[in-house]
Amino acid sequence: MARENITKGVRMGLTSIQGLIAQGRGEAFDYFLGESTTASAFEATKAATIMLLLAEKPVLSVNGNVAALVPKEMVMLANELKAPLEINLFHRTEERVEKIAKLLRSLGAKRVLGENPDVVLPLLDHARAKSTRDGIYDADVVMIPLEDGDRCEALVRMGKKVVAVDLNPLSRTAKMATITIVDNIIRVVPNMIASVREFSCKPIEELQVILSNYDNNHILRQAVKEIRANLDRQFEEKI
Ligand code: PTJ
Repeated sequence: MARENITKGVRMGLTSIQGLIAQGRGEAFDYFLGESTTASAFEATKAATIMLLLAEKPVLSVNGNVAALVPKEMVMLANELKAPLEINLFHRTEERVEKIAKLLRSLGAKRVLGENPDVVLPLLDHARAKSTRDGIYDADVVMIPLEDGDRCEALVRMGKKVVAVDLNPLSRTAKMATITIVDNIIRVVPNMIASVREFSCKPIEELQVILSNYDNNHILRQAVKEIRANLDRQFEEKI
């Protein structure tokens, strides 16, 4: 279904051609992971949700793959967090930005940014740096699903806390982010929506403790171990 949604996204002009390659890469890692949410990914998802809940100015970034795979769920998550969605494309065309904005609004998004960028992120070439004040540029916490390493690095160097969703635990984005969720975006967003509902009524001090005990390096190591264990298990099952 995910593959169908991505190809449909390309045909509708939401997703870039390069998005198909990213999908293929993601699928390969998802097979290695066992196509399910691992314990470490679940822990990272909970910490990321808490970080977004405690943020002053959280923003959720949407690209062409995210728009094809989980548009409705991203709108729900943004509405639950009372955070804006910002369309932030690597292979930017104004036509694609417009189509994604229209889709998100048709699904009930309250605030969609990215159509009128008014500032550029430092350390990136101009087309890829386009951003919005009061959006990603001013955010303290940014969620960047399926992001390229340079842009993740630029956000971290600006002092932002970055939540990445990337099935490759060894990508530059995965290593640079503050919290990395090594899981498929199609499982992550529903898990985050459930976590928002679980955590939004808990005392702030309790949430702060969970967050201060979180260690992203440990989580990435766990993700690699989980992949290795899954591959070993599958090999043994075959024999
Ligand atoms: O719409 P645009 O122009 O912004 O372009 C978006 C893509 C994704 C094409 C662009 O950002 C890109 O080329 O990204 P990369 O460098 O291919 O990185 C994408 C990362 O996301 C890779 O490490 C993939 O393994 C991972 N990935 C792919 N599909 C999924 C995924 N991670 C989580 N869930 C997925 N479904």
